[in-house]
Amino acid sequence: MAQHFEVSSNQGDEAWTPLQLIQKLQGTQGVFTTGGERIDAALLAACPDLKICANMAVGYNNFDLEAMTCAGVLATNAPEVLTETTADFGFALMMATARRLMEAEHFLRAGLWTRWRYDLFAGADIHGSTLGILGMGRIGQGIAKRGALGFGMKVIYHNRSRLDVATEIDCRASYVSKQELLKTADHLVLVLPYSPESHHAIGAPELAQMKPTATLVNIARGGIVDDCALALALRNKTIAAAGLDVFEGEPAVHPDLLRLPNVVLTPHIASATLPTRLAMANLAADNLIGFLKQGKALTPLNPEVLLKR
Ligand code: 8YV
Repeated sequence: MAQHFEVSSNQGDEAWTPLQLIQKLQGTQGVFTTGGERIDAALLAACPDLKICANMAVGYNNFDLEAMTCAGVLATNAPEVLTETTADFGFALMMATARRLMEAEHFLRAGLWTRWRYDLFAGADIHGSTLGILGMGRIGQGIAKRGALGFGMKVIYHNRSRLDVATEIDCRASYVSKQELLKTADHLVLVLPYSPESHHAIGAPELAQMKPTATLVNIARGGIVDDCALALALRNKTIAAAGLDVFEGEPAVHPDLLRLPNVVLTPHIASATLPTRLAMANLAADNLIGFLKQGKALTPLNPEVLLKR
């Protein structure tokens, strides 16, 4: 980007506060965001020169899209390039959680392995079990295919809208109600976008409907799961285990989750492979360069802004 623009960036370990972000964006026409920066009406009013915000993430719940469109500011995200990598990670987290990989590793490193036992870290099977997916977009479909084709899982899903028949056949997935999904899944993976409607989509009432042997995996967004209710459910063995890559209020993590053995915790890294991060960064940069230099963007979220120019 430095070949095209005068660039200033935050390479420090601390994220800028909303006020610092406003100060840094004075006189700036474009911003490359990584997903955590809130772009809302207040920021837009305080940064009148801003023309484009390019998110290096497929999720864009940090954008107030309506306010951006009103202000004539283009929003772009980074879809597609991370689908398979993120689906891989969802599967990895599900397997690590179901097979109690981290508990077992910590036990071994702590020098506690003195004798083999037949039920030592016995977990839940993946192959042949029922995989539930809440949110059946591109990443959900990638996880469904891995489960059905690679591990012989029965795949059920729930989504705002049902997929067309050809896609369901391609994913070997059957549509069920949310209640049926909660009741039936042995492993439930969350891959839905965050919005006010999906806030606490999994809370105490939903956890109570799940099997006591079930695994819950969240690679979507913090806030979709009520982390406090989940910690209680894990402690009470309402469900067996959870794998979490995203948290309410991250990078802070609910202290009760940190103390529990039956939860695998990772720091929002589902799309983190070097080739995929490079592809995401390049897509966000290409959106900025394309728009500010030629008025074109590859992945606009509010294309009406392009038309009005
Ligand atoms: C990003 C993600 O790495 O794309 C998304 O929506 O959650 C991740 O792939 C993350 O948002 C960066 O902050």
